[in-house]
Amino acid sequence: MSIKPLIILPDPVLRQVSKPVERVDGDLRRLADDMLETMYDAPGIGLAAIQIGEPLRMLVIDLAKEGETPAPHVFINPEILESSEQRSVYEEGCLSIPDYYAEVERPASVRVKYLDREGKLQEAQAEGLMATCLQHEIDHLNGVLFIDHISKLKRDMVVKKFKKLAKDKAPGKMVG
Ligand code: GNR
Ligand code: NI
Repeated sequence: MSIKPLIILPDPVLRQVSKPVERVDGDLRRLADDMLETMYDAPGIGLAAIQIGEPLRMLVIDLAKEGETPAPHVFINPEILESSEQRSVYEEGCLSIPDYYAEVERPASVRVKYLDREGKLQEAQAEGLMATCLQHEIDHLNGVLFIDHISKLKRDMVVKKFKKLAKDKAPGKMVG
């Protein structure tokens, strides 16, 4: 297993639409393990494959708190079958947009189908933080970020800040 570097805003890789997984095999399970290790190291509660540069429709989630028994979940080719009319608001963050948080309103519960890490078709009903996290991760599979759900004014400010950070970090920009 290994910890992979995270792709950070404004890298255009984050805007790619990820491709369905065709085969759940050893290589894919290794990718899932790398994603979990990278997520735990960050630390975060979810990670989509594209955040480590793999444009595949796979995500991992673990909502267990520090000190609790880890509860890793792997979702392959997830699809939302049904979203509740009821909405809920959570303060979201994203490992690809470090240290920025904003409230996002989403359906409070979702029904999803997906393949598990054995390649078996599963269906699940999620609510609370799990529902929010699943929607945040499935957005990543479609090149969508949580800042796409906030006001344009706030989004433009965040993107501008991260563009500047990327520029300041770029090689050959050390003078000044
Ligand atoms: O670690 C994360 N926390 C979080 C909090 C509220 C809603 C969504 C998330 S997901 C995020 C990790 C991440 O960027 N996943 O793509
Ligand atoms: Ni994210």
